[in-house]
Amino acid sequence: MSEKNPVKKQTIEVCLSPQLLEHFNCEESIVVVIDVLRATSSICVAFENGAERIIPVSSVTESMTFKQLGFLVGAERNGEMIEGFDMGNSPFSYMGDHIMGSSIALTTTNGTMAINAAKNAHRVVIGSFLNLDALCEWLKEQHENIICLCSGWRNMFNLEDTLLAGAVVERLTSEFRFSSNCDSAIAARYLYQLAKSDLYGFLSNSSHRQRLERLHIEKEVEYCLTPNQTNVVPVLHGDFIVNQIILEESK
Ligand code: 3SL
Repeated sequence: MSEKNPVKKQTIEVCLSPQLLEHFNCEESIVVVIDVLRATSSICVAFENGAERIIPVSSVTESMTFKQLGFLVGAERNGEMIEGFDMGNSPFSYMGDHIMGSSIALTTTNGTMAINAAKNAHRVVIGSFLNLDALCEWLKEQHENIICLCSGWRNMFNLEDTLLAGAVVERLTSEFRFSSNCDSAIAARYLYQLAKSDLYGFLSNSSHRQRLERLHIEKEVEYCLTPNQTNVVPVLHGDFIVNQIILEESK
């Protein structure tokens, strides 16, 4: 490294709620949208199973209009699938032959809202524990500042999204060129360090795990907390989320 051409340090910050996003410089950053339980986990699973593109939409009514266009339609409210839709928000419902080559319209309570809230960012990428290593490797190659956006629950802080943000911060700040002086990034990293040996146990009292308890989907929650089940890196390209690897190949 010479003084004339210093290696550019990239920053990594954590936004703990979509409501706080306006205070961050999204236009010049990559925003990693995180909704561990369960929207961004399901999106990763859909691409792992061959989905071609996913459009995140805000309302149930809008999502249904895509059915006539030949899309599979997914909708979740209060954790449950809505009648008439092909899928809800279970990652397991995005596994299987029906997903291969599909276009999907998806609306969820917080995750798809957060994706749409980040639309003005320089780039938007989808993060989950399921694609953690692939996501971090891709982020390292981009040479851009990074904001991890936690979808939270109805604009409130939540633990599971913060833990994944902490995992990303831990991986990237261990690299010389990433720095962080953002308190929420420091807090997320500390929380992740406390939790990482037993994410499922750590989250046992968390609000969303309790919210999901009545659905008896413990296996699904455990799966969403399992790192590195896929190498997909879903990115927003125009209105659609596509798999970055396929996008690169088509260039
Ligand atoms: O809020 C969301 O986007 C969902 O992931 C919530 S749920 O896990 O499907 O209840």
